[in-house]
Order: sequence, then structure tokens, then C-alpha cells
Amino acid sequence: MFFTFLVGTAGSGKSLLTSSLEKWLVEAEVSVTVVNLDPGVDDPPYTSDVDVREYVNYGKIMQQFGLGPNGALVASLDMAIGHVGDLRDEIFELGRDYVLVDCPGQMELFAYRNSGPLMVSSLMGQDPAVSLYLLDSNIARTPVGYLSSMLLGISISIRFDLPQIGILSKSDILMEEQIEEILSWSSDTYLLEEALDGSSSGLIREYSGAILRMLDDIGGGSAVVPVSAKVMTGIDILYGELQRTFLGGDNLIV
Ligand SMILES: Nc1nc2c(ncn2[C@@H]2O[C@H](COP(=O)(O)OP(=O)(O)OP(=O)(O)O)[C@@H](O)[C@H]2O)c(=O)[nH]1
Ligand SMILES: [Mg+2]
Repeated sequence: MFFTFLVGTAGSGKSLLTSSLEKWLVEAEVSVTVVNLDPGVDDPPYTSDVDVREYVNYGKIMQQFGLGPNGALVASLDMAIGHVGDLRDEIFELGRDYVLVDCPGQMELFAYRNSGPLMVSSLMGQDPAVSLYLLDSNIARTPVGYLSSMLLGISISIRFDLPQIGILSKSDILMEEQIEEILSWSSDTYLLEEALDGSSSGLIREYSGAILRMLDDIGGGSAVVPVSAKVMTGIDILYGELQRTFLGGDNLIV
């Protein structure tokens, strides 16, 4: 089984991409299990095969303990850890090749508290796994937005300790030239530095040289894959990247 964890900032398109990737895989006759790991979601755009909401009741936890949305997510994830064996059993009973795991949107809670990474490592066990890190086109369209999204991606990859593929999500909202420009930043940090110099001031100008050298050193300049879950473009290329990572054993970073 190949585990694919979809992560990214709130609203970056994880759930819709989970749905579109599932459709694409089914069409390609690849067997797939869809797992919802977001206790707080009301109505995801797919029918999950395995769902954390079967084990924890976010609304009830919020009410019972008088918590706000973030506190309730933390409590729900902490409680869900006790059921990770059940979730894994369900996934294994289905025994399908691909396992898509839609993760909660509040990255600062899911990635930075212990329960998120513990949940991820317990679910995947010894099976091969990769994280898809979504850079939202709304944010990554500017040089500063792109750089800060990359840095967050690196931070997340450190937390989960998984090979990571960077996805430029919602690429349908960009023009072809904008996508090309972002791809040029991802393949050549010198071009990103030029773009930053032209568009930013203050702290980022001061730090950009050092940050970009660090990105180069740790491979953070690897290409991102433009994908639109809405109009279903780029999913074939994404699948190729997934296969390459799973079968080739590459330790990719965004
Ligand atoms: N144009 C466009 N909109 C998209 C795309 N993918 C998602 N969206 C929209 O972006 C919004 C958020 O999408 P979701 O899939 O719910 O994002 P998410 O990352 O799961 O959100 P949270 O779980 O709340 O963090 C929705 O309004 C989607 O319709 C895309 O490829 N193109
Ligand atoms: Mg979601």
C-alpha cells in the first residue's frame, strides 16, 4: 500500500484534490482508499472509505468541554490517537494500492503538535508514504508568497519526516505565463531572488539571499507540480511523480 498524505494551509485545496485524485485513479483502474483525517469537516467533496469522524465527535467535544474550533481540533486529534489502530485495520481490510489521506487544514495544530505526526506515522506503519504539500496559487503567485509557502513546506516536511512533493494548487486561477514564472522560481533560485529584489522591501530583501542559499542547499528549489483539482489538469503528472517517489525511493522535498 502507498500512503499519500495531503497537507497544506487552510483552504489550499486538499479535500478537492483528494476527490479529484481519487476519480483519476479509479479511471486509471488503480485501486484507492480515501481516508478523512479532518474531525471538523462537515461535508467533504468525496465519500470517504475510512473516516476519523466515526471515532471522534468534534461538535460534541466542542460543546462538552466548552472549546473553540482550534481547541476542539486539538482535543479531537488527541482522542483520535487512541483509535489509530482501528483506522489502520479498516485501511488494511480494504487492501487497496493507494491510500489518500485528507489532513486537517489548521497546519499549525496538525503539524506542530505531537498528535498529527504521531497519527501519520502510526497510520502508515512500515508502508511507503509521501506527503503532497499544497502551495495555494492565491498565495504563491507573488515572489514573497511563494517563498513563505516554500519555507512552511520545509518546516512541515521536518515535522512529518516524509518525502514531499510540492503542488501548486488551483493552477486554473493563474494564466499560463504566471505558472511558467512560478515554475522558473522553483527551478532556479536566482530567478526567484531577482523577482524578490524587484518586488519586496525591508526584511525580506535583507534575508532573501541567505534564505535562498539555504533553499538551494537542502534541495528546496525542486520543481512544484501545477495542478487544478477543479478542471482536472496536472493530475497525470502528479501521478507520475507519486509513482517515481514510491517506486524509485527518491527523498524529494518541495
Ligand atoms: N479554482 C479552484 N478552486 C479550488 C481548487 N481546489 C479547491 N478549490 C476551492 O478552494 C476552496 C477550498 O477547497 P478545499 O478542498 O476545501 O480546501 P482544503 O485545503 O481541504 O480546506 P480545509 O480542509 O478547510 O483546510 C473551495 O472553495 C474549493 O472549491 C482548484 O483546483 N481550483
Ligand atoms: Mg479539507
